Amino acid sequence: MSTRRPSPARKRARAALALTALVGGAAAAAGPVANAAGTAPQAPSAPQAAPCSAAYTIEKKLSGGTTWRMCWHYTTKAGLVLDKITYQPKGEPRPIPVLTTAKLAQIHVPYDDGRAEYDDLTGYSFGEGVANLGTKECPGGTLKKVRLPDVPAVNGVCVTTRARGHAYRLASDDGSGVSTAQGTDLLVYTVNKVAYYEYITEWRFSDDGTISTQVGATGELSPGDYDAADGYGMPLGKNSRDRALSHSHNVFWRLNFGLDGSPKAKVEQFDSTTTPVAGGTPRTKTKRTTVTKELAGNAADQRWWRVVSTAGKNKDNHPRSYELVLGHGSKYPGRPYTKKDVFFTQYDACEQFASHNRSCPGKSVDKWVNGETLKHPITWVNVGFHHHARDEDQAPMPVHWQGFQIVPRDVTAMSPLTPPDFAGHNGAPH
Ligand SMILES: [Cu+2]
Repeated sequence: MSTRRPSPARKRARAALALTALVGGAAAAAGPVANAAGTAPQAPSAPQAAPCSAAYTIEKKLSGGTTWRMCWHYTTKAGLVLDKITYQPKGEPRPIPVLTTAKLAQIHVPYDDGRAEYDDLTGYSFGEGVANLGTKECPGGTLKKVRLPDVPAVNGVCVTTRARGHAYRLASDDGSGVSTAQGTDLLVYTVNKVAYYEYITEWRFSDDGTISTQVGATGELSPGDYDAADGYGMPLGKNSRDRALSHSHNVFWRLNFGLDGSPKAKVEQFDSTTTPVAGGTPRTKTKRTTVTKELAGNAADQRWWRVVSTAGKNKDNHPRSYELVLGHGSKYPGRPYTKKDVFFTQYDACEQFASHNRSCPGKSVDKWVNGETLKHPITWVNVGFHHHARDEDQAPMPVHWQGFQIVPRDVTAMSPLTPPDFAGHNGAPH
């Protein structure tokens, strides 16, 4: 069925891995805590004392005074994995632990004609297709070496900064001045080639504490899929010729929070209801629900979730939390694990990939939502994209992005970017 997928380079990489795995040399080579099997248990989620070595450390102080620190490693399935991520804004005496592990958890690609369906991470060894990045692709940054078994090391991880536009703006009441600043992100990214596609996996760490992640698909459309006759594609050639087969890219992420250094966290869901008021403005009431058991949830208007620290509070005595801000997606209804936008599961070391997680009973995240009490929640996010190719998508295909953010909520008593003139304005307006 899949003349559309394997390219010679992919086949070579897969053969090399199989050989190394056979002689047992794969696990140690890819990084400090990598494992070539990918689906096997990773390092325990408890805070680890040992820091990562210099080659696997990322640390950046941004212009607003915020420092992000993390370790990274690399696996043949998930690709880039970020560990022990901490955030230290200006004025905080110590780094605030945010995430123990953050990584992609699957790219599921079903084709509209029902003839093929791929799990790119676990079924196609996504991580093996790591691209060698040129210095021009990492402006002002540093390229980190990715070492995989039996192939030369490549400059696979770019660590740099990128402008993000306005951080804030406020004009003074008398019009005499403006307080404004431009924000900066620490950007960490890799490019992974899977057959004809190249996936750019970006992680952005903003000076205001926000973490944004997105996957961009580029490369080229699969040339095996220009089937004019079957009714499942969009014409890219003259008139109705060369119909590129439509398909979905369902991208999953797995976040293991470690807020304030503890794996224990609370998940809260907020739902608002707006009701009309006769002759007046509608009233909106918001209900907070603590999610005590594993949950498969759908995004909805006036709904949001946050993961709340049980170990630390900010200077206002509010528990620290991170809010999930989901990007727009097009959910694929074809599989139970793609039918939901978020999953919160109780930590289990074998549950590493949202689908095709072969070493773990159930094999997909929907099955792991089975009533366990959430003590150490793992957050899974699914963002789908239904790709109807357009003329402009011909090679090299413009990048199309999908992703989400986690946004600090009460991590600090005010924004860490607050300028000195406003530093005393915490609480009621002065
Ligand atoms: Cu596509």
